[in-house]
Amino acid sequence: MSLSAAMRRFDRPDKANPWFAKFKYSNIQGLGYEKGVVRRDPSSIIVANNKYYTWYTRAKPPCQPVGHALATEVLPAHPWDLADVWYATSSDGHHWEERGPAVERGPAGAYDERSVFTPEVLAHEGRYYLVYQVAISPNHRCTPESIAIAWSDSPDGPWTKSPAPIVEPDESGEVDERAEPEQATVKGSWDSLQVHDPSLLYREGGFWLYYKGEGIGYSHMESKWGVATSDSPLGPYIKSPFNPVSNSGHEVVVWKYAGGVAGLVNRCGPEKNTIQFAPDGINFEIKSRVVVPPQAAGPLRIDEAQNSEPLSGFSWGLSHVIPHSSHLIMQGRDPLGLAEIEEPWDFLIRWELDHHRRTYV
Ligand code: AAL
Repeated sequence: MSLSAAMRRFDRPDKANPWFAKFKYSNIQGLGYEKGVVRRDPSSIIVANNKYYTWYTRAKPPCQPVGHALATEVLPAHPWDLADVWYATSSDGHHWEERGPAVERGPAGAYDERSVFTPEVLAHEGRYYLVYQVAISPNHRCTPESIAIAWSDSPDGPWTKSPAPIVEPDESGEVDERAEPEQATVKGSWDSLQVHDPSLLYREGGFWLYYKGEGIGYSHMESKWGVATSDSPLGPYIKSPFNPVSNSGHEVVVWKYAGGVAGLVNRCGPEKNTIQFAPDGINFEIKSRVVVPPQAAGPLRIDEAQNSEPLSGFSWGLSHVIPHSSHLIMQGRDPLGLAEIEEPWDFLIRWELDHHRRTYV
């Protein structure tokens, strides 16, 4: 029988790969498109007080972002500049009530004076931990960015901030802060420019902080993931000698499965749009390739005991839409076609696994 190589690969007995995912998207109420307000990078969703909770980046700038060259103390360089971490609750995952700020920018001179953004949450032994990005002023393209943590005994706060960042960029490399990362005078390591997108898991009796790194001397969007571990949620965190643990990926999306760590590797690099698994949390292998995955997905966190299937810990959640493509705006639609938009303000939507279409490898 004549079969091309492509069809030989396709016609496999294990077509029902349990790691394969397709996604459906829907609008949500309360955190959807709103002219003049940025909402993006939602955390995982946790259940507390019989409600769903999520945290996210929120900004309400006086105008659209103006870029690094024109940014000032009040004009944002980009949508996540001059932002704070807010939170919202919901009883059904579709209708959300915005509850106000959880962690706000610090005073001038503080390590988080310029922006606090891109949060993740971990509930552990009755305490709540938010990990998030922090930025200082002025916001140039190559100003370092770090990761900080805040904790509370209630998901409604008040939150206590760490006295200093808990993960910082590697000290290697040299670049003018106003230059592009590729214009390095000395190339640094993969996470020497900025550390982003923290996601905190508790496993094997310790705290595993996954994060995204960008390096001095690397191209724009050449991001990879690393992990830093600690015996205590507040640190000190030690970066793994195996870093980077991915060769691709943008926003970090990880969940626990079968004693290991699974992740959605998204947007950047040769392995973008794959779901990967590391039995030891370090050595990730591709388990499936996915199409149109959620951007900056925050999945519902469930008890580890319920994570019986590879994607049980990645079944639904929130993600963001970045409607900055001008031809889409001229059509008055966001890229997924969900919302009527007039100007490109980032907003949150709901995603869920489309169980009827999970047949391909
Ligand atoms: C996001 C994340 C981080 C980046 C920016 C805001 O999607 O990767 O948070 O810094 O973009």
